[in-house]
Amino acid sequence: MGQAFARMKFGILALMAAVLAVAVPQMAVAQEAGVAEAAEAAPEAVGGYTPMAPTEGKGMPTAYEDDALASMTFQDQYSQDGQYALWMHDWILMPVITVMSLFVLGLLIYVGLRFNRRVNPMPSKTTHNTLIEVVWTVLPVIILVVIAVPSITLLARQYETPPADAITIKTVGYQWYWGYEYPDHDVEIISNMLTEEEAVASGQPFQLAVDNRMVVPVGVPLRIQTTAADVIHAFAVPSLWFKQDAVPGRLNERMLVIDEPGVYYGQCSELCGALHGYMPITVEAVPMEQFEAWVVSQGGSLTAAEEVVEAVADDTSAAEAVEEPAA
Ligand SMILES: [Cu+2]
Repeated sequence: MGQAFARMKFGILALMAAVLAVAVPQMAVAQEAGVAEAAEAAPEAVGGYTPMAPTEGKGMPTAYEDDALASMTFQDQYSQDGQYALWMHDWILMPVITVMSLFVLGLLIYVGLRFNRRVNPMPSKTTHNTLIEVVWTVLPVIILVVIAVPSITLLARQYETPPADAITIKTVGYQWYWGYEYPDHDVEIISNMLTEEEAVASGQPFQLAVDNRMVVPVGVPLRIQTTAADVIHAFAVPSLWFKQDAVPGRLNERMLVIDEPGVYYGQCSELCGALHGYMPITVEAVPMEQFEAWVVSQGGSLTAAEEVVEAVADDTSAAEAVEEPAA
């Protein structure tokens, strides 16, 4: 009895460990970040652009004390890919994990109680059961297919190439801050974390708020490119379902379309040195007119991209003109 019982206990412990292994990383992701309610001091306005005040609970983590459940799961999603991924997590993965864990736990308990040496002194000599073997082969296959279809769909969606007229933003990771370059608009900004006093004064969460935000237009395709100047960083904004490594000497690219205006916070997500935890990301999605006002306030140009296209076109036609007489 002793050994069988010990094995059963071990099995139950292993199962509990597996359940915890699923839950704990999620808790770690949701960090504490209460928004200071104190000051409503709006960040400074420049030109026609006024920085947007963040909405509490939107685009930022929830503190455990405020909402225990929300603090343990994903943030609400503000991109189509994010909503799809969240749906898959909530309605495919979590149910499968829960049912499977409970089922296996139930089996373990049943076997431990029903087939221990005391209750079942004469063990059966059965070695095969075709029906059970077919079921425990086919059922996992079906479960895997149910997971694989939305999983591969999500993967493919995340690889979708941005259209030619997408707005390009190149995010560059530095030790330890972010740089945002807008080649279509001749804008380049450097973004550093606000101190605790500055963050509280502007009504933003400390360690997520920055001095210069990455301002982008809402509802249009953005071509987000990531690279780094020194070591590997990662550009990640959980509420936009966006995470992409920023690797020195490489240019990674992914499309992002933000569904609604808002302030979305993120962090560097690749251990990059001593101040890795102090290079947050603030993405501010605004309507196109406000984005253009911001570009102007940064000394950028609304026609920079067209000028480049024209210059290239001029070059090409000039080259053709030179070639033609020769032909
Ligand atoms: Cu970093």
